[in-house]
Amino acid sequence: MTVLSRATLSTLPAKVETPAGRPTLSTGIVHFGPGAFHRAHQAAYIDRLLADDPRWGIAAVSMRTRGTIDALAAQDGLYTLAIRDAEPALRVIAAHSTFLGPEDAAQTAALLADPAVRLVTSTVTEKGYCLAPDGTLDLAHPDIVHDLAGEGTPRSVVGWIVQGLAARRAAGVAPFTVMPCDNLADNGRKLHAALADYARRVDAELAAWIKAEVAVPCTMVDSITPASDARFLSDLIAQLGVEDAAAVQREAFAQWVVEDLGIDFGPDLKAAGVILTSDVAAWERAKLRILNGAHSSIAYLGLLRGATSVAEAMQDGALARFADKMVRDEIQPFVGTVPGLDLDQYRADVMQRFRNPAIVHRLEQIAIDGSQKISYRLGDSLAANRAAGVLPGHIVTALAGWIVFLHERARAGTPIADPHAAVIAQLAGELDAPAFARALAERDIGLSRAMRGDDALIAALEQAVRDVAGRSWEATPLAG
Ligand code: CS2
Repeated sequence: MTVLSRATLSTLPAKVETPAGRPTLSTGIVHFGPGAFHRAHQAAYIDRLLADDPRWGIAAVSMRTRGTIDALAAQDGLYTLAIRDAEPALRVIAAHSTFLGPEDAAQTAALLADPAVRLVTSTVTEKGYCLAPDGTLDLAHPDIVHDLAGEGTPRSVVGWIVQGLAARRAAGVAPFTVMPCDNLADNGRKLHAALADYARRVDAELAAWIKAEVAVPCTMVDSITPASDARFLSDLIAQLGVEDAAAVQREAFAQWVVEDLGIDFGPDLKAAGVILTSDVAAWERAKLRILNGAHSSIAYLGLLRGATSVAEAMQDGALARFADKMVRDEIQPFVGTVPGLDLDQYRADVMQRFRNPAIVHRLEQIAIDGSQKISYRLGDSLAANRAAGVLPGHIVTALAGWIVFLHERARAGTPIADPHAAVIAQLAGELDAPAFARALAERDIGLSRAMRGDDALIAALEQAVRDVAGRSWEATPLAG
């Protein structure tokens, strides 16, 4: 079968938007983690700029595996973005200039030192930043320990970025801007502190320079992007007439909000459709707590109630009402105002997006890495409720969903995709579900240690865990 490439672009059906005739790109952005989300989101934004300004081609750096890099390189960097929504669309993206895998460390290092590179972005998932539960750099993380030892190629994005910044400083080159694009609250501030903390252990002056001279804006990224499964890729062949191993799918909606630090980012992000604002924290809070909070709740409770995708779970009337009510009554009141955003409308839009029948977003995908997600998505809302003296029954039930999901999986011997999987499996094997919940809180795994002194909350969580484990839905807010 022929594959998508520059040579086969002209064979695509007319309905496919293509980048035919683009000038050759040079590299102005280095991106760590060229997974589906990056290809469907950031690269699609930057792609819009490249027709007029080919300086901002993206070097895709994959730190662990070669699969995506090789697939992209074999297709001259081209891949299809399939918009699966009320108005479907197909567009070929050509935003990448260079493809670097784990063995290409010398080229990655050279690019990071290159003055033409102005922006270093990352989508390495929440756990990829090697942060401890309090949001500071986890110095005991094996990748950080390895990188600080200074032997061989860095394994962490923190190690890579500090190495690149050190090379620029040594050569008298201005630093690049660092832009994390993952779903962490205060992602820029946390990464900036982690970089400085890491650098301090290498060279105190470098750390001071990073603090003073390097810009690390916070960002909010949003677009529902289900993994590219075999079914999607094979269906796409029928539409394109060629094979595309790097294709991605997403909903039509996309948002990328970046903290406006009053600096020149290099590429004209505003022209690419990025929202620049001084109040990115408010956008992040709304998105992480409302969209991602509801997503994770629906994922765990939905799986326990027999659904497999988000759209299917939304057909479960009790669960859909639960999610809507949780957001309206227990999350929105603590989000604060977001300039330019009506939270009721936002909630309604999110629920509508979850119903998108054109997308099969597997609950299993969202259920991955819960220990890294739960605190931003539900824990912060829980803490805000408790500070106001409220015991939020829906949030507590959603947390119980996560706990019971883990407990049942571990006991059934089903592998759990989570960096804490080993300790989760051990605790679940030893403890009943309510005691397992307490043990997670004691170890700061997803649940905050701060819960420990909160007897009313612990009691409510234990009861919710019993109810969910027993599928006594009528005893939970899912009854109504
Ligand atoms: C999802 C997100 O997989 C998950 O955990 O909740 O990836 C979600 O689809 C995106 O944040 C939407 O922007």
